[in-house]
Amino acid sequence: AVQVHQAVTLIGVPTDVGAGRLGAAMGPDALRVAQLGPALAHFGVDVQDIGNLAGPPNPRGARDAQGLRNYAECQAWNQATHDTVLAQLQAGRMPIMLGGDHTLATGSISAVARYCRMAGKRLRVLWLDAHADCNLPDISPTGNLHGMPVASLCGHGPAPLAGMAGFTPALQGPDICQIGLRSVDEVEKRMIQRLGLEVFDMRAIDEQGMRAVMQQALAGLEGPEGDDVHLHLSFDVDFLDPDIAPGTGTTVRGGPNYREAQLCMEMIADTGRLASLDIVELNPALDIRNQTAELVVDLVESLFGKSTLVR
Ligand code: EXY
Ligand code: MN
Ligand code: MN
Ligand code: MN
Repeated sequence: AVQVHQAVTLIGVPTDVGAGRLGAAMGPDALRVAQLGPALAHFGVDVQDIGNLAGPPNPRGARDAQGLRNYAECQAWNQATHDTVLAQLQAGRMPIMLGGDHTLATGSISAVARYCRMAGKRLRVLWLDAHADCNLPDISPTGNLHGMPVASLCGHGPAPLAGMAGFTPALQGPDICQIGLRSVDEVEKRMIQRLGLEVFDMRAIDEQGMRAVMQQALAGLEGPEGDDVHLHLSFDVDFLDPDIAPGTGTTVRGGPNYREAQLCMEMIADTGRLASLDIVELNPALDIRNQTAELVVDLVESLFGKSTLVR
């Protein structure tokens, strides 16, 4: 069933304006140093790296009246991301975001939602993360926008972000499946219910195993019934256990280990439906000899079928 996009565009989004600490802005170059592009080209993929998007620097602002930090800057980065992702999808290429903090997913997934509506496709979003990222400006403990993109995509929070797809909401809760959660704020738990997100937290992975969790998360994607599905993966590096992935700003112990993460990626590859990807929250300033970037490249290779023996 493996057939992945043969044309991929790497889009650097060097921003940390949505995060609480500096450093994720160096993520795109760490992924280039770890040879992400050549690794994919090795599988016969046509890889084009269009370099980094431009955007405002990090003013390291305090919370504003609506409770947000660096809101104008987040908005600018998201608009640039949205516009570039839409153009790449329309050109028939698979966009891969080299983040950058997770705020950028509002821009990328808004563009994917807009494209899917035009192309008559059904959008399914897999959100690999230790966090639920569905805070609202007034309930967020920090005001950091990287803790809010799921809420924006589901139509909550500042209108320019919530409406970036050209319609609001860009996504319905059940279109999103979150995997790996283990640090969810109390108010976010209510948001998960309210939005109707599908969630497999670490306890689900402990109890059922990664295989059973991914079978449920990917149900309906394989075979003819999945033909019209566009699968978007939003991969927050803090999904991974900090023992193997220290290079990220908001580590939480108890995440998937190396083999569990590989199985997750391999099962996504098997569907053949992956059509866009965010790699976010990689922070080289916190990493050890670029090992987290190298691990991410290894996992993305599996997303493109590295481990598949029979094709
Ligand atoms: N829930 C916390 C907040 O909203 O500030 C922490 C969010 C961390 C978000 C990281 C990127 O996934
Ligand atoms: Mn996240
Ligand atoms: Mn996270
Ligand atoms: Mn490798």
